[in-house]
Amino acid sequence: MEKKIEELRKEFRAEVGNAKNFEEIETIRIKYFGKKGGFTTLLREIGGLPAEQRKDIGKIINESSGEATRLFEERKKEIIEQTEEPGCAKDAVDISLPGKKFKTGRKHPITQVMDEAKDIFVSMGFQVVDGPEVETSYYNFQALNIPENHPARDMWNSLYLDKDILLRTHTSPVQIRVMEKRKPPIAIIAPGKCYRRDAIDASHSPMFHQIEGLLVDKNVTFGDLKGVLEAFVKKMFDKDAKLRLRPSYFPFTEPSAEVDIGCVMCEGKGCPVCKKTGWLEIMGAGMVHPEVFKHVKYDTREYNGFAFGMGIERIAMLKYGIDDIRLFFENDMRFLKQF
Ligand code: FA5
Repeated sequence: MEKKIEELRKEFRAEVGNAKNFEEIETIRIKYFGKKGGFTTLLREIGGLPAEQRKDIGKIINESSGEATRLFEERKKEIIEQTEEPGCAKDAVDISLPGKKFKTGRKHPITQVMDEAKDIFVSMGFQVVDGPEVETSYYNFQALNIPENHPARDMWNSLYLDKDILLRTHTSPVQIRVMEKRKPPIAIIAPGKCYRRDAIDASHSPMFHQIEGLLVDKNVTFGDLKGVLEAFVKKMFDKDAKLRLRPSYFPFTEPSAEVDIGCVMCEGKGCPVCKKTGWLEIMGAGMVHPEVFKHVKYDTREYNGFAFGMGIERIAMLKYGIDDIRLFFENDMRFLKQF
């Protein structure tokens, strides 16, 4: 009996070591561990052994069978690993594991307000246009009725790149570029960055964003301008938002106005943000000056229009109750994550 066990053991070891694929390992399983397999039969025979042999022979059979099972499993695992394709069982995704939470990006609050403002004007029929940030002094000043050496140039602390080339101080030059190319009626908005040599404080930044608006048609009135701005402010803030137009001066509009909205920080009571006035200036506006139309060869007897230029940072500050413009540019994630 012991000899028979030893022969089976040897035969098994040789065969299992040579198995190269699933088919061969399966043949071995059936041959040795199947219903009529070598080790299965031996184990079954333990019960029929004479009582005095059962203990010792039984132990040898159990050990041989246990060893054979272990060698069989090891070889099977090796064959699986050799034949496995990447992405299959070994690298498979455990779908029962909780998923990783992805950090989603979001738009900068200024971009969000910019997008919202654009949507409001587009819904009123304005078309969005673009213009260069590096401008010639002709478009930034002369064509807007601000001749060279005119004191009004002091209103815009400009950053010059060359004698006649500067970073645009406002989005108003886009008005000229559009009117040069098109005939009325025109209703456009021009969003974008502006640059000024302004001292940095809670409400001033050397780079900021404006949205320019221009509407040219027949019989346009100051009432139309006020109506458009009121509709904008009520949609951007809420229907009870207060709007105030103060007489002002811009060389390219006549009459001109500075547009304020009631300070949402202190609800008009007066605070450091509104410099205790209860109002915050958000834009300049007015009826397009006839001199501007002359530069683009529009017939002023037939056409007139209005224009406005609003500061997006100021609008975002009012909308979200932010009391310092610098927060928009510091890229502090604790601040940006709130929007
Ligand atoms: C202008 O820039 C005119 N081009 C606006 C205009 C357009 C008037 C068309 C009439 C017709 P002003 O310099 O006031 O105007 O600037 C307009 C707005 O830009 C201001 O109300 C303010 O909201 C914003 N702004 C101006 N300077 C800064 C700055 N340094 N930082 C942040 N916002 C600013």
